[in-house]
Parts: sequence; C-alpha cells; structure tokens
Amino acid sequence: MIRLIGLICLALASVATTFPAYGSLAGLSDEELSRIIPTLHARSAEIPPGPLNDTSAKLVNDKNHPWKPAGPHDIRGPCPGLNTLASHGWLPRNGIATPGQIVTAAQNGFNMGNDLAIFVTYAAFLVDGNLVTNLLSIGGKSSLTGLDPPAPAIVGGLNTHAVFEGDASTTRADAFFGDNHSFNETLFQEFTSFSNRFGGGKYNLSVAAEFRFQRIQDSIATNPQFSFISPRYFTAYAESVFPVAFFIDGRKSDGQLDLDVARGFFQNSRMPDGFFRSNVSTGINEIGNGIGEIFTPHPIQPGENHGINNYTLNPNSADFSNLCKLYTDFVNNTVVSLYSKPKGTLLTALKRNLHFFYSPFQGSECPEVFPYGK
Ligand code: HEM
Ligand SMILES: *[C@@H]1O[C@H](CO)[C@@H](O)[C@H](O)[C@H]1NC(C)=O
Ligand SMILES: *[C@@H]1O[C@H](CO)[C@@H](O)[C@H](O)[C@H]1NC(C)=O
Ligand SMILES: *[C@@H]1O[C@H](CO)[C@@H](O)[C@H](O)[C@H]1NC(C)=O
Ligand SMILES: *[C@@H]1O[C@H](CO)[C@@H](O)[C@H](O)[C@H]1NC(C)=O
Ligand SMILES: *[C@@H]1O[C@H](CO)[C@@H](O)[C@H](O)[C@H]1NC(C)=O
Ligand SMILES: *[C@@H]1O[C@H](CO)[C@@H](O)[C@H](O)[C@H]1NC(C)=O
Ligand SMILES: CC(=O)N[C@H]1CO[C@H](CO)[C@@H](O)[C@@H]1O
Repeated sequence: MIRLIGLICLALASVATTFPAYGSLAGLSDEELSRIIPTLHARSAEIPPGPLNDTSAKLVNDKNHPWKPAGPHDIRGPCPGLNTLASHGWLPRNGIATPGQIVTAAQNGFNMGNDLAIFVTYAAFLVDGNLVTNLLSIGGKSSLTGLDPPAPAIVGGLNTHAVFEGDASTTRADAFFGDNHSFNETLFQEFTSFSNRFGGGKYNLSVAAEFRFQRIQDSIATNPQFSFISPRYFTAYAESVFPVAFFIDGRKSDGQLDLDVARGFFQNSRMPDGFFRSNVSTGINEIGNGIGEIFTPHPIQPGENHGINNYTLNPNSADFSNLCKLYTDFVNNTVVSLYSKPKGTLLTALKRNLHFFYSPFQGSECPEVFPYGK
C-alpha cells in the first residue's frame, strides 16, 4: 500500500515537475495540452503597467541593482536588453518573469516607452510564453525528458526560431548555423570594424544603417534558409536602433555608443558602473524614426532565400508601409498557427493577452482582430 502510494506520488511528481511553469504551450497538440494544462498552476494575466510618470535620466546601476553573473540555473537568451535587466535584478535573476514584470523592467531600467514595451513583450509572450501560468522565459529552449508517453520536443522561450527570434541579428548567428542566441565574437568584431569605418570608433545610426545592410547581405550569401519576413523584418531593424536608444548613458545626448559599453551589454549583460538610463522615453514613434534613418540608405524589402544567393521578395509580408498588417498577420497567422483550437483557461488567457497586445493600437485606424471571437 505504502509502495503504491509512493509510486503514485512519483508518477504525479514526474508529470508536475517535467513541464516547467515557464514552458511555452505554443504549437502543442490537443492531446499534449489536455495532459499538461491540468498540471499547471493557473494565474491570470495582470493588466499591463502604465507609462512611467518620471521619464528623466537616472542612475539604474544602483545599489539595489548590482550586476551579478548568471548562476548555473539562471536563464539568459538572445536579447541583451532583457539579459541585462535580469543580471541587474530589474527582472528576476533566474530569467523567468511575467509580462507585466518585463514591461515594468524595460521602462524603469532603460526608459523604453510604454507602447513599445507592451507591443514587444506581449508579442513575445503570445508565441514564446506560458499563457496559463503567465510566465515567460527570456531564453531557455530546452528538451523535455521523462514524459510518458514522450511528448513535446521543446520548451519554448525567446530562443524559439522564426516566431520572434530570427535571422541576421547583430551579434547572434542565424539558427541555421546552430547557436542562435549566444554572443558571437566574430560578429562583434564585424560590429567593431563597421563602427570604426562609419562611426569614428563609436556605434551610431550611420553605422547601424551600414551594419544592418551587411548582416542581411551576409545571410543572403551564406544561409540557404535565410528568412526575412514579418515579424522578424521589423524586429531586425528595430534591434539595430536599440543600442543607440538604450545603451548610451542618459547624461549624454550625442547618439554615439562607446564600444566597450556595447560589449558589456551584448556579451556580459552588464551596465557600466554608474550607468544612467536614457532621459528620452523611446516608444513606437521614436523607434520608427530611427528605423527610417537605417532603412533609407539601403532599403531592403521583406523576403527569403530559396537557396544561397537567391533572395526572393515576399509581397505577402507586412512592411514599413503597413504597420497594421504587422499586428494583424501576427495575430491571424503566427498566433493562430500555434494555437489552432484552444479551450478553457488557455482560450481565456489567449483572448486576454491578445487584447493587451492590441492596446498600443487602441484608438488608431488599425482595427482589433478576433480570431477566437470576442
Ligand atoms: C521589452 C521586451 C523585450 C523583448 C520581448 C525582447 C526580445 C528580444 C528578442 C527575442 C531578441 C532576439 C532577436 C534575434 O536576435 O533574433 C532581441 C534582440 C535584441 N534586443 Fe530585445 N527585447 C525586449 C526589450 C529590449 C530592450 C529594453 C532592449 C535594450 C535595452 C533590447 C535590446 C535588444 C537588442 C540590441 C537586440 C539585438 C541583439 C542582436 O541582434 O545582437 N531589447 N530582443
Ligand atoms: C503615475 O502616477 C499615477 C498618479 O499619481 C499613479 O497612479 C501611477 O501608479 C503612477 N505610475 C507609475 C508607473 O508609478
Ligand atoms: C558566429 O557567427 C558566424 C557568422 O554567422 C558563424 O559562421 C559562426 O559559426 C558563429 N560562431 C559560433 C561559435 O556560433
Ligand atoms: C556617426 O559617426 C560618424 C563619424 O563620426 C559621423 O560622420 C556620422 O555623422 C555619425 N552619425 C550619426 C547619426 O551620429
Ligand atoms: C535629455 O538631456 C539632454 C542633455 O542634458 C537635453 O539636451 C535634452 O533636452 C534632454 N531630453 C529630454 C527629453 O529631457
Ligand atoms: C531561386 O528561387 C526561385 C523561387 O523563388 C526558384 O524558382 C529558382 O529556381 C531559384 N534559383 C536558383 C538558381 O536556385
Ligand atoms: C483576421 O481573422 C479574423 C477571424 O478569422 C477575420 O475575421 C479577419 O477578417 C482577419 N483579418 C485580416 C485583416 O485578415
Ligand atoms: C531552430 C534552431 O536551430 N534553434 C536553436 C537555437 O539555439 C539553441 C541553443 O543552441 C538550440 O537549442 C536551438 O535548436
């Protein structure tokens, strides 16, 4: 009898501990969902935080947010911004957070504008997070073992390729080459040489324009599976602006990023000593202006490689002339392809978070879409 109870406990424990609370449910089969969801502790999504009241520059590498190296069980991923927020304790240091915590941390730590913070956070959360537990890992794509019958191959997180993470990154290699999320020294050397050539030894928006173009050309020439359509198309350009918007000390306003400081963020998830966040809140409009400066000298339209050196434009992808289509396609195509027939708590959470994702567009000419009904 005791042995039987022991076995049942063991069985329950193995189910309960095998699927982590931050594991993404995206793309799982109905059968997998009905087995996993009952083992999760459901938590309803919090209302997204509002904007900062005080958006001035201030010390953010302060005594309450010292840098500490990530421990062996702490998760880090492809985003140097979120990695840094976690390594300074603006986010939980283990790299597992709620979407609300991520919005708050991006605002407090870097002065990201509320609309942009909400848009990128909820986009990532919808495709890479766990909608039932309300948790997202900032990296952490890992294999699941020990489930009987064996099931989902992977636990999503920001590393998941082609839903948010994508090709032609600044300092991370394309997934085709293997590791798509770690800092890559070869790429940082190119970043450095472009900063020397076009920025007098600093990274600025002129450098960003040239280097973004170079990274695209490089992927066209070497990655037969290079994909450069929405949403990656947008995030690639935005992420080239981010270092200028967020990694420069807020007491400076010249838009020139020192390369040692850049390396600290990209490689070590570390703010310089005494770092002040920007005194400009960078939201969707501001990032759009930066993208314009990068895109104009080398306008590349969305597309993908059909074999090396065979970049084919994709007229179905959203582009910079249609931001609403970015939103609509993300919901109607990307999210729907990952969640075809959600039910119960998952459906409720999905609808709630889709509405939060839409909120930056509220009151605009871009209407909300409801693929799962209102
Ligand atoms: C607020 C929520 C955020 C989310 C969900 C997010 C997510 C991501 C993801 C998934 C990537 C990887 C893209 C790829 O390489 O394929 C990325 C890249 C990047 N993120 Fe974030 N990010 C956020 C905020 C920030 C902030 C606040 C900063 C700056 C302070 C930042 C800076 C960057 C930069 C510079 C890259 C490009 C890295 C590279 O290409 O080498 N992000 N982000
Ligand atoms: C901003 O101020 C309002 C009114 O005082 C307050 O309700 C709100 O919580 C503040 N927001 C933040 C992010 O602190
Ligand atoms: C770094 O990136 C380069 C260029 O994409 C790639 O060839 C190389 O394999 C990457 N290195 C590692 C260690 O992933
Ligand atoms: C970038 O730096 C170069 C070299 O100093 C300069 O010519 C260029 O105007 C700068 N661009 C921006 C946008 O600051
Ligand atoms: C940020 O600080 C710079 C330098 O002190 C100043 O010129 C600029 O007006 C400030 N911007 C904002 C939005 O406060
Ligand atoms: C390039 O891709 C197109 C499809 O977009 C295909 O029809 C064509 O055969 C490819 N060319 C080469 C040289 O692979
Ligand atoms: C998005 O999907 C919904 C429901 O399937 C549909 O009613 C709507 O027309 C679609 N919107 C666009 C712009 O494709
Ligand atoms: C699609 C793909 O190759 N994703 C990879 C991203 O990098 C992680 C860590 O190396 C791999 O586990 C994924 O397979």
